[in-house]
Amino acid sequence: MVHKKFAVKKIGVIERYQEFLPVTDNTPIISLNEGNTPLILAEALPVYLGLKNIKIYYKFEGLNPTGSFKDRGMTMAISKALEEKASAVICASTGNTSASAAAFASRCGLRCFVLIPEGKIAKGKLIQAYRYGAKVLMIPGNFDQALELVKRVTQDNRITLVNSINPYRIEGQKTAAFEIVDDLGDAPEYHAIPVGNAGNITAYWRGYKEYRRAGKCEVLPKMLGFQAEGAAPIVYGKPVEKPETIATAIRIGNPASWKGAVQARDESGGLIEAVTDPEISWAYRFIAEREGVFAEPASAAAVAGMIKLARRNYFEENTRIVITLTGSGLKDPDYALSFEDKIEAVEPTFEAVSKVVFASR
Ligand code: AN7
Repeated sequence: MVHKKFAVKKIGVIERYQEFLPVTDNTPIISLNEGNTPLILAEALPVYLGLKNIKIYYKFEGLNPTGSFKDRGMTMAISKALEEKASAVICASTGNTSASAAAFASRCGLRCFVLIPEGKIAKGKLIQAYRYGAKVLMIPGNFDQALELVKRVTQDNRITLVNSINPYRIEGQKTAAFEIVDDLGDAPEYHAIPVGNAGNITAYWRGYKEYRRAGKCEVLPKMLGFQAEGAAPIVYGKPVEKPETIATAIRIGNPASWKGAVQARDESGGLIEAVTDPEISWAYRFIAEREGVFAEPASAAAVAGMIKLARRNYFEENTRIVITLTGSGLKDPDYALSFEDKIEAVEPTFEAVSKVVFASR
């Protein structure tokens, strides 16, 4: 008999949701046990907003192996690249895609190249790509330019593009919607999510629809996408030449999955709106300081958007809202430390420490 202690089941999203994914017995599964992230009930937010009969949940994707939702798509993209005998993979990235690609490529010995916008990538993400052993190429330009470049490089088929234009990425990412339904027993009435390159909103909507077709849920949520005001091409209906926002993950002016996002919005009866950097910043602090959930600024865009809608009484009573928190707060230490309050230098004496502690108890 196998001792219980050796029977720990390690299972990632491909094994868990194989029947919904384009894999065969010949697909080598490259996994880091991604997925299975917690759905955390919001406590402070509904109280703050005065919402009584509405439950809000955070789908905390920051707890994936590389700290973002990208791992769900990357396990698929890298597994398929290996199956199709690619010699290397490449991506453009605002940071999280590069971290995830580098990790999964390292796990199976594939070479990995990443193109990132110089100076506009959060430090934690840069460190990850570098430490997982990818070749990091910094360009003096933005994500959109980097994406154009990698698209051209991969026209020569020897190198596989692992941005979300790669259809396997979206396939893997839809598993987050499956998990939410499996946890809640049905889909929520509303799903709020940040939108950058628009792959994730596309993936969730596909996931919910496929799960309903399979008889796993009855409800289909209204998809509520949020872009940063300085990088909101879908909201304005045209590409943004020079996108700017503190939420560098979604600093994207011409999203690859634009059509998928619009389809998700329109088919679901949802919306895609913009939130300002101050709104993002406020929500970022609120969930960390009041809920104990530390997500990166781009993730907070979805919280900011949800708050904005709640203030205009958008949500119906007796419903559930899921907010995807796409990445960990630890990804962006510079932004996290850019608020000076609450950090105070004190003398290393009992008097100095107790003065502060007792004064602000
Ligand atoms: C934390 O890593 O585009 O709308 O190159 O890292 O599916 O693009 C990251 C995007 C939201 C937006 N939250 O998702 C990249 C990249 C976080 C992100 C998004 C990203 P999409």
